[in-house]
Amino acid sequence: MSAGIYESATETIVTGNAAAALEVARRGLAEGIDPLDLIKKGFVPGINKVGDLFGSGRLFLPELVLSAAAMEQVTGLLNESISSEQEQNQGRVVIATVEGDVHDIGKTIVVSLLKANGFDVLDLGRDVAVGRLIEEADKFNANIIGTSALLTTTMGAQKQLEEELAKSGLKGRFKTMVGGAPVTQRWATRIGADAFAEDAGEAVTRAKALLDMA
Ligand code: B12
Repeated sequence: MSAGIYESATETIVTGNAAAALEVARRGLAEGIDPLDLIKKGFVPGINKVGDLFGSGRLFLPELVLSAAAMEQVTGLLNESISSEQEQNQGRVVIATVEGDVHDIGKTIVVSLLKANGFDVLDLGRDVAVGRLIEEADKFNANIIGTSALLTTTMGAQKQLEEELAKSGLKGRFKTMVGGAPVTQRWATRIGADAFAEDAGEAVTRAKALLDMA
């Protein structure tokens, strides 16, 4: 039963059919499937497939936009259903997609999961400059600054954040966590970020570990 629903979910994203995607999501929730499983096993494989097809020139921007819109709607719906079972006050996280980058589907999933695990999260959205990120982290009294970058051309902003923090003497005050499809542990180590996570689940584990270290 569930295997079929995951395949249907993947298919709705590949075909860019938002109405069908929402219907599959609602059906999954009604069947009692964990919303995060629906995202991870059903919808994310769909958007990844779209990315591969786009990358190899077998699908074009108008279709990518439709698939992304379907993905945004469905993750919006499912994110609301991710229940928070943990006690609150795990720590404070400011998060954003870096300047020049509008990819925010993955970042938004990370936000939902952090919130569901008791973190107090300030989500600044997408296309956010490093200066603003630091300013807001200061005001929010954040423990962690998280950045998402989906383009090889915008990953540099994560390095710029480390440099700005070091320059202003704030490196010790905030822990930094980086993510996004092209980002790797190797990149995180190279730029001096405190943590990297491959996906939203790992982001929660890493954030908790960072706070234990603090
Ligand atoms: C959807 C999408 C879009 C949508 C974005 C909509 C939105 N609201 O996000 C739209 C259509 C707008 C778009 C536009 C563009 N895109 Co685009 N897009 C994608 C696509 C298909 C999927 C991205 C996605 O949502 N993945 C699903 C989520 C769940 O995964 P994720 O983002 O990796 O997030 C997970 C982890 O990385 C991690 N994570 C994410 N953030 C963070 C943050 C922290 C702190 C942590 C710890 C973890 C973490 O956890 C998440 C959840 O598990 C990718 C292909 C791909 N495979 O990545 C291309 C892709 C990223 N896009 C690409 C390109 C080229 C573009 C455009 C330049 C196209 C164009 N010609 O205009 C523009 C750029 C616009 C801009 N300035 O940003 C290229 C990038 C190539 C490169 N080397 O840089 C890709 C790789 C496609 C390809 N194969 O060529 N895109």
